[in-house]
Amino acid sequence: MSYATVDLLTGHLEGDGIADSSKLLSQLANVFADEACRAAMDQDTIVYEVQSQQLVKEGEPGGLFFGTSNVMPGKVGQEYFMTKGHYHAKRECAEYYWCIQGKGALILMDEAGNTTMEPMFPGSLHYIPGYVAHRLANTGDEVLRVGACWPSDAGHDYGSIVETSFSARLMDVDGVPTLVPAEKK
Ligand code: M6P
Ligand code: ZN
Repeated sequence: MSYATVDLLTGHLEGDGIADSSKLLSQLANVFADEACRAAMDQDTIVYEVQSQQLVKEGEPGGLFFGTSNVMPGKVGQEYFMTKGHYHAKRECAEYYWCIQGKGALILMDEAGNTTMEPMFPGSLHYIPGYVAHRLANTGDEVLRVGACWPSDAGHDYGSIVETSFSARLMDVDGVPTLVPAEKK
């Protein structure tokens, strides 16, 4: 038996098997369109934090992982703070995201390179099918808190995103979150 709690208002996890990590601006080189702007900002700025409960080994088939991502409000130039984003290493694996608090967007890209977004608001539920890359962006001025549940053997493929990037980026265009075609890498 394991014992853990999830705070229903914030998604904060506490108890057995919980791992915490955070991503600082210093760890997100070349993730945002305006790399010079990112490099000029305070490198210790937290862009997002991830908590997850992993009770089986990563890669073990049949299990589930449960997590909460907190994406901070902020922008690099006109681009909203966001997660690195990934495909699953085991491409067919799906995932659920749900928004707990804040305002943002789930950015999705299929393998043909079509990027779309789904607005996120408290209570919005998002099924991410297999073969679809996914990333979170915070378009509000408070923390965006998002729950997640994914198979323990899904894994993360960041390399394919680094190589090709998402085909569109979520930018603040006159105050409106807008998907803007990305410059080809
Ligand atoms: C969610 C899940 C995790 C993921 C995290 C951060 O909690 O999808 O698997 O690691 O978001 O996203 P990324 O790995 O793209 O930085
Ligand atoms: Zn995932």
